[in-house]
Amino acid sequence: MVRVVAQVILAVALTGSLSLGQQTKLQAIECPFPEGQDVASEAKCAEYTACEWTDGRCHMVSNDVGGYVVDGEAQDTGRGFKVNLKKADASKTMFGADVADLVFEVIQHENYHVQIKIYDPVNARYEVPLPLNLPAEAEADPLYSVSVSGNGEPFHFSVNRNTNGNTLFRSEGPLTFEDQFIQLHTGLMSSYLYGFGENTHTSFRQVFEPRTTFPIFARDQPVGTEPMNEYGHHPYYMVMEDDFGNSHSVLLHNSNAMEYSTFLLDDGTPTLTLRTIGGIIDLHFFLGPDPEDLNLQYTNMVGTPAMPTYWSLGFHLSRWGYNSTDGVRAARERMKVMGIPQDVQTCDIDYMDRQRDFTYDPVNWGDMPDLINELHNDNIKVTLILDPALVIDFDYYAPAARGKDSDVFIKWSDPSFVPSDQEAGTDDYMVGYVWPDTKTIFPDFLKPETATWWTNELKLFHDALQYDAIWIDMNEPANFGTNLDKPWNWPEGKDPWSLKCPENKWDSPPYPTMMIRVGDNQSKKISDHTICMSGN
Ligand SMILES: *[C@@H]1O[C@H](CO)[C@@H](O)[C@H](O)[C@H]1NC(C)=O
Ligand SMILES: CC(=O)N[C@H]1CO[C@H](CO)[C@@H](O)[C@@H]1O
Repeated sequence: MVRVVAQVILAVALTGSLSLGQQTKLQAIECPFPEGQDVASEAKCAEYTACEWTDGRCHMVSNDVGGYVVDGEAQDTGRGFKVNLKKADASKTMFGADVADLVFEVIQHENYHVQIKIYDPVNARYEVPLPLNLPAEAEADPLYSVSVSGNGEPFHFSVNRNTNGNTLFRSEGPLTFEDQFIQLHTGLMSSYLYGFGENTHTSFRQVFEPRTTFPIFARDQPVGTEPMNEYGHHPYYMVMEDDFGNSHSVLLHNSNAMEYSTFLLDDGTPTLTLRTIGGIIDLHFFLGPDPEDLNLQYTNMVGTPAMPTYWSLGFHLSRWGYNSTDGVRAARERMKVMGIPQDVQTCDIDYMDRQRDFTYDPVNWGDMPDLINELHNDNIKVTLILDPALVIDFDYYAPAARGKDSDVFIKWSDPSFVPSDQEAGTDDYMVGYVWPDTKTIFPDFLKPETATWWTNELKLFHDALQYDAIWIDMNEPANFGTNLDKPWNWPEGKDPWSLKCPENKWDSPPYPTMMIRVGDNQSKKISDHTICMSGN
């Protein structure tokens, strides 16, 4: 069996100045400012000891001083190897709280799949609790090899394709690993980079020139024109390596707020920067080699999406504001008169009774069961929209009461965070405001009891209305007016109120990523358009 072995790949000068080539290359490795790059100046650059000003550019200091050094020999783990790293110079930092000692670990899975983790061996940090389908033992004959620099040398690593020597990942410049700022740069085989879903692009292929940076963070952010992240979090990319169709993909398995940058080094190398503000570095590499293979290999690990029903691929009609069952009937009639094909009718949340989930308005939508029968008899499927935030009414609204009994709602991580103006009787639940005219709480879908409660509510609702599908909306989760005076749709005449997040390391991280600078970012906080980070 071919083993992955630690190989010395670089013999760089440990001290002294860099060669001119390395120096100009380094200058492209930008020092990121929390306020954005518009503020770049020599004085601003001097605020960060991990950064250096050269020829009008503020860039990261070189790896031998700013990064980590390999500390000891690599150890075989039976499933790959691991090696200790230590911070080269504790005085070089972006935001402080650098992790002094790290472990770099290579874990072999299928022959096309290798995992690389960089983590703090002493203090456990957050790892995404998503169950992954991984083989019980490493498969023989891996398609990859992983190299890391030798004992005492500045830390670099690379992942290579054994069949042809393609370098799939080659760390560039220093690794930064602080409590709330983690940054890794890699040279890419080509500029044919795709992926990182839910970003605004004019082409599927990513752009390297000019340098482009995108945030990755789930919140209520609709499609825009500037580089921004919409709704979801997909830190997964693919690179087409060469003219022979070889391709690989990489998942950064981390759910903290992130951003990524694509740019060219001064020698023209397409380069990718990955930044995240918590957790660990946990990379999964898939070696394809075809893009189709990558989809199968990746979904074999994370799971496949549910097979969509055939009818869901048909023609849909949806809007906010049908206002009544007759509004839907009229729309359906117009479709028929105009001969426009229709397979699915969607009702947005105006069908609800005061925008409460699992209800329908007894006045304007009182004959909703009849409407659904009529649509079914007309061969039309019915989708209903649900927004998972529930109104706080434990006395007269059974879904919320059952949710409270099952303890399914998101809480403040510490009772001391409960705001003094929070709704009475809400214990330490985090309270916000969305569409209904009263405040809401948010189901915590990471808890198994929430899945049980949610499924039961859907069943009870289906007994009342025979819907064919549910469209789950606003579950980033979305919250209106976080940190502002009041939400945009706050009822007139009520005293202004909004969910206001406490000042602490989670809600005011030193590097909140560029997401606070894109879109309708009014509060300039990481909780903008979503709930507070100080939750549990
Ligand atoms: C629903 O009511 C709103 C506000 O009165 C109106 O603008 C809209 O056209 C109505 N929708 C339909 C389908 O009639
Ligand atoms: C409402 C608001 O402050 N929007 C700003 C968000 O950030 C972008 C980019 O910096 C600005 O152009 C917007 O004005």
